[in-house]
Amino acid sequence: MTSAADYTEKIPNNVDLHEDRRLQRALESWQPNFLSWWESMGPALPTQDVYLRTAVNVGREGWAHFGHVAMRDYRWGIFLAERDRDRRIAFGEHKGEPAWQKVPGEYRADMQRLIVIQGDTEPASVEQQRNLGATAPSLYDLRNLFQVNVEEGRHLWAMVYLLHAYFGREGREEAEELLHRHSGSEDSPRILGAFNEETPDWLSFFMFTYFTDRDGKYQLGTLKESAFDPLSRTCEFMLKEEAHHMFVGTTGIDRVVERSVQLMKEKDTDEVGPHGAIPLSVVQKYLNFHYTVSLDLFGGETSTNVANYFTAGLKGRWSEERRKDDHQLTSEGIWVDSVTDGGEIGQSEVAALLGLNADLRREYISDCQNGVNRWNRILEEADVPQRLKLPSVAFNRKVGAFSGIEATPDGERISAGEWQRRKGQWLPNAVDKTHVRSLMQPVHERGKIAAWIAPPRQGINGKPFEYDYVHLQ
Ligand code: BYC
Repeated sequence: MTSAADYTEKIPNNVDLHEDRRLQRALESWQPNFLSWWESMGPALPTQDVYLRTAVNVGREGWAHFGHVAMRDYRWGIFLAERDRDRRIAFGEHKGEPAWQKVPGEYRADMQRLIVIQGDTEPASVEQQRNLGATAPSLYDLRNLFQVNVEEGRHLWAMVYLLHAYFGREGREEAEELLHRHSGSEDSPRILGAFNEETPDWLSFFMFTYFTDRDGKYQLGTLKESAFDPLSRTCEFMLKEEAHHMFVGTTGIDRVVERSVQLMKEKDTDEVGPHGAIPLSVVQKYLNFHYTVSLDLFGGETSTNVANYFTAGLKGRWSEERRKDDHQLTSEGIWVDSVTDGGEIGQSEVAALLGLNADLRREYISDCQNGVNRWNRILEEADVPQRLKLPSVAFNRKVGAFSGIEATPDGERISAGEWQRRKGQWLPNAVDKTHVRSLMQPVHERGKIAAWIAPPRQGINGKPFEYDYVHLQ
């Protein structure tokens, strides 16, 4: 297998698509449907061209090409990381056996389901971000938004390739459905909760790319361990692209915080709203919301689904091969967050296999904490006393052990009535949202930036901030 993409084909790929005419034809007939979905549900702002990165090779060096392209002509391709012919399954009951090049019949339904759930999130996020271009704070940010969008589109291609290549007619039908469900739709919503929420402003976008894309990183990390080798190789390459999406979130929030503290000092007040910035208290509320809906994406703290996926070899753990245990977990236990028998927010011990969603979520939470520490360093260096904080895992949950109770961000259990009275103190309320939206005035002029956010420290691919990243129509 070569690792360079063949760009002479209608669908660029490094999977020798031309050798399988049936598959090639099936994907080529899905392609116009994808493009019409992109036209109607993708970025709404009309552009001539955008300075985008396009994946061209899966090797370590020089995997991407940068250049101005019309977004409709973006070359969405199919790329799998290089195959390791000796790869063996690292966990579960098939541990030590050669990785699968096809899905064994008994696991087909579960494997397909996981791929569909993963695939569903990709176009969902593009739909959620559809209108953000109209209010971009700078051309640099606009370009980053579009970069994220086209790559989520490519990740959809990645999952659709697997569905077409390995799951027959059912797979092809599921691939069609991925274009028919829509974020927030009453009749056919996206599968997971967070992907039906709105991303109506840029603070939400940065929080989404920080917290929700990071769930993507961890879920892809577990699918990269899969015994199903084509899925593993697909996810390995997707993770490479994912890093930039999280960079957009991390540095986006850096820049919001930076600008707010700058004005707090200049105007000697915490109330920077009237001065055209976002108060830290509002940043905290947005953080509370996006973090908790992202926690919901990990499923329940105890789950027989995940135990079955692991035992079968479909979905591993984060850094599976670096873990020092038997990789089968049949006789181990794990502590997971729970509501205790006394009704308190606490922990209880369950069989390790049942607690694997909680295990992954733990890795995710400690990664999220890194961002909070980073933003708090900005606050510390500016000599302001406020600090940002991750709320309790029991706060604002719709999935899992805490979905039936209410709790404060500090993890104190409260009644439903008190929650109704106080939730506006902790989650963005109508006033906060209106204020944030009022700041979202587009700055589409080269080298300029909106007043609510600091400029980035550097541009993209060695270009300056002032570069003409996007040509509007
Ligand atoms: N919303 O056994 P449980 C990304 C369902 S993000 C609605 O506890 P399980 C990206 C669940 O399906 C990463 N329903 O859950 C980011 C189950 O239904 P059934 C996406 C939910 O199965 C940004 C029932 O509740 N990838 O890539 O252990 C931009 C009981 O659940 C939710 C994946 O998620 C929810 N939040 O774990 C772009 C990986 N949570 O069986 C892209 C693939 C649970 O009763 N998916 N349910 O009908 C999975 O690994 C698992 O399906 C989940 C759930 C982790 C999602």
